[in-house]
Amino acid sequence: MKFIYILIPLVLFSCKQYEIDRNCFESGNKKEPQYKEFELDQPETIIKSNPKHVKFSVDANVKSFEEEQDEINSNFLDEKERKKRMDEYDLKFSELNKNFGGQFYYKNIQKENGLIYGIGKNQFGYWLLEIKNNIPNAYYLGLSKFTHLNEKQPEIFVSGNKIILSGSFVRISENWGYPESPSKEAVKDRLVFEIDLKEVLKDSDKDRFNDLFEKLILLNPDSSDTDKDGISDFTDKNPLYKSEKSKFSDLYSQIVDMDYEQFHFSESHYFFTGYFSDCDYFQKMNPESIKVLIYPEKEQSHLESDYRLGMFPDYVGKIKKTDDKERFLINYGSGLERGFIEAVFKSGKWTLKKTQTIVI
Ligand SMILES: [Ca+2]
Ligand SMILES: [Ca+2]
Ligand SMILES: [Ca+2]
Repeated sequence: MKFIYILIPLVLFSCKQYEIDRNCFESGNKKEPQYKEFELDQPETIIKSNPKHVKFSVDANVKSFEEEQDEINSNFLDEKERKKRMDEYDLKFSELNKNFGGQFYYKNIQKENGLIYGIGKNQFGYWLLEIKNNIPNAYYLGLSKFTHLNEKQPEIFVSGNKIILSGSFVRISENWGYPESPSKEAVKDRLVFEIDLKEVLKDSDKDRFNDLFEKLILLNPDSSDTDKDGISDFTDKNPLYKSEKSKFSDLYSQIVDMDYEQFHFSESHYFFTGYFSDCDYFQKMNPESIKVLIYPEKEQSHLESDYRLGMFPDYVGKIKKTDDKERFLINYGSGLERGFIEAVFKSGKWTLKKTQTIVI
């Protein structure tokens, strides 16, 4: 009995703390964000980070990274030529476009006996696309982040149990400065990549995200429902954390929806926006308009290079209290702008107003 008496105040105290703070409110001693010096990735690191299921060899017939860039830059396209190229692209990739929409930039397509393969690119890198019995599936190729694939690829790139693609190893060059998009340079050129198809197709938990993708975004490749909320990893809007309905989780959901509701991303399975946050309300948000990946702040160093490449375009800060009990301020940053959001809670509803303070 005595034991319980001791426990009760402890539990009450910790619950109360949890309800009030949950790591979500700004305190006086604000941590300044840490900016790390830019470090050039070294060739040994780059070669070493090439995964085991990808073999590479040099082939003199493959275009170098610089040759390809020169070609892209030298092609001045007037309005008419640009339109012609876009029409060609739409026609060539019409089946992929119909099935995957604008979720990928398409590089190549291969059709045989009713089976369609494609190579697509998105914020995470390169994917093998497949339309089989009218069902579209995308498989993350798991290439290292230093891999660049050339515009022109072999006509037949899926053959037997291999995927054959060509390109280079590249790195972000030193003369890159934010907010420009990263400029890149080749570290190893004229490469043919031979990728193990079986490894790419592997989906251990059968939830339609392949193992390579789940490992990248830290989902559980052996469970079709990582956060155990009853919604499969593939369709869950917030697959890393079980959502909850609460005043401040709703606030964060609404902030995210405000940015994305105009884009109709809700049916996009392979597109996410990512955040780093230790705030419990933030982690448990339940947005409608887009899928979110939320990582604890300590993951930032692990995912940092992807962060640099735009995997995590948005920042939403902690909640700042004001003299008015139901009025709060939240800093935000996205793309080229920064500012704060004024959030007022009235009759069970949030009203948000965004104020831009800095435009880069
Ligand atoms: Ca899976
Ligand atoms: Ca899973
Ligand atoms: Ca889930």
